[in-house]
Amino acid sequence: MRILVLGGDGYLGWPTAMYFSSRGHDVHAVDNYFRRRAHKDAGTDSLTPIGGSLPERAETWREVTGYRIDVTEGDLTDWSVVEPLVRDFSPEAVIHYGEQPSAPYSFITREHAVFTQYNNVVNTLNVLWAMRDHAPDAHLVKLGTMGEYGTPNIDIEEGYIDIRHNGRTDRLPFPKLPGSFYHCSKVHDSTNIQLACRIWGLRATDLNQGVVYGIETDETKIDPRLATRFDYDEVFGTALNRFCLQAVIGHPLTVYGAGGQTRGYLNIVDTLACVELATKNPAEPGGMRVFNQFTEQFAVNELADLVQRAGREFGLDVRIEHLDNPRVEMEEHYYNAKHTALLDLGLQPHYLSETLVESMFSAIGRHQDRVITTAIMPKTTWRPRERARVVAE
Ligand code: NAD
Ligand code: USQ
Repeated sequence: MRILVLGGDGYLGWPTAMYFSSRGHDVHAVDNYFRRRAHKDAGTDSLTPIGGSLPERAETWREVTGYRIDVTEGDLTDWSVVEPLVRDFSPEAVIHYGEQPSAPYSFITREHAVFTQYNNVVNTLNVLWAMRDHAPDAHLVKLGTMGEYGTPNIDIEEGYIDIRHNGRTDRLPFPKLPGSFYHCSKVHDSTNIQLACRIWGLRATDLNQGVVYGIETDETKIDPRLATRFDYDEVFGTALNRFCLQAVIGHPLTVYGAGGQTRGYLNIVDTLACVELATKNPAEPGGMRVFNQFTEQFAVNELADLVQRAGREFGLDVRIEHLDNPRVEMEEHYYNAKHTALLDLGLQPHYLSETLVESMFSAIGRHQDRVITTAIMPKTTWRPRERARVVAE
């Protein structure tokens, strides 16, 4: 298939580009290096060294494996980038990761909130209009997030809910309660994709993904220059990745608040498998399909305990610290989200275990000398009465 990977320089996008390329697909990756610039501006960096620019990474991939990944360095908010790309490449599938992905980033200042929503919503609108005009049969596989639903006190369905109201029934999008301006941008995207499918007959799958963890995939392991980025800072690092790194360097695990916050999680290798399953089994035209893309749910405390136990096996003395929660979120709540659609398509999950955490410790340990310890403690807060940046210690 001809597959466009938008955000192809990112944590998930680069491994996805290699994954599809190694399976014989014609892959074209697009990125504007927003993520790299955001780290440079903040004085943070990926734990794993990144093997050059996107064209250089693609060249290494060709040299090592013989497979090709074509590349565009360009901004998806720019129509003069998106239109010729979709017109000339004529994709059969568009895998869209190309957004600002951090909830804390969207709370740093007003400008960061505005950037997040402008960047994410405009990128997706441009893709939808380009597909309408130049690739109406292509399948959009869009990375959304479980955080669009928030943490309602009822079971979360996969995208839609059957509602009976005043004697009438309908099947409607599941109610959304996003917890950050970033998560709101994903809700706005879902609304726009839904509309485009309905009125133009496009086909799309919205993958409401949980929090991803992991540092390696089969393809990144081929050569150190093919590594994907791995972040542990307070803005872009995600819970389990941060905890594993903290354990390795002897930093107390940073549990925010009571630690009862429960989310869906999945291994990075399962992200690739899910995206492949969605791509190989395209949605029908005219309606947006929604899959909840995670394999297990955990409370933050459960993750911290697991990392502590794995640390003991590995010879690490892991301490857990409960910090004042910099976010405004429920710390004890009901959570039960359906996630059967991808399993029904054949997903074989890689579940989290102490052994898996220990393998993350080993991979992290290889780059331990690169850790910027000042990037770990939370500084960005959701709370209005404090200043936008507070120093936690
Ligand atoms: P990432 O930041 O590593 O990847 C996104 C890539 O998109 C970056 O390389 C960035 O430079 C690029 N990008 C952003 N704006 C762009 C623009 N205007 N033009 C061109 N490129 C642009 O993030 P990630 O962790 O790989 O996440 C990928 C996608 O998956 C995001 O949409 C994110 O919201 C979603 N997601 C991620 C997770 C997770 O835990 N990592 C979980 C759920 C959903
Ligand atoms: N948390 C801690 N300590 C930390 C970091 C996080 O207790 O050091 C807590 C947070 O308060 C939150 C939970 O862990 O309750 C998850 O936080 P996170 O930073 O791992 O994930 P989140 O902000 O939700 O965002 C990440 C990705 C985002 C994706 C989302 C999926 O950055 O792109 O959309 O996971 S989901 O959570 O399902 O919305």
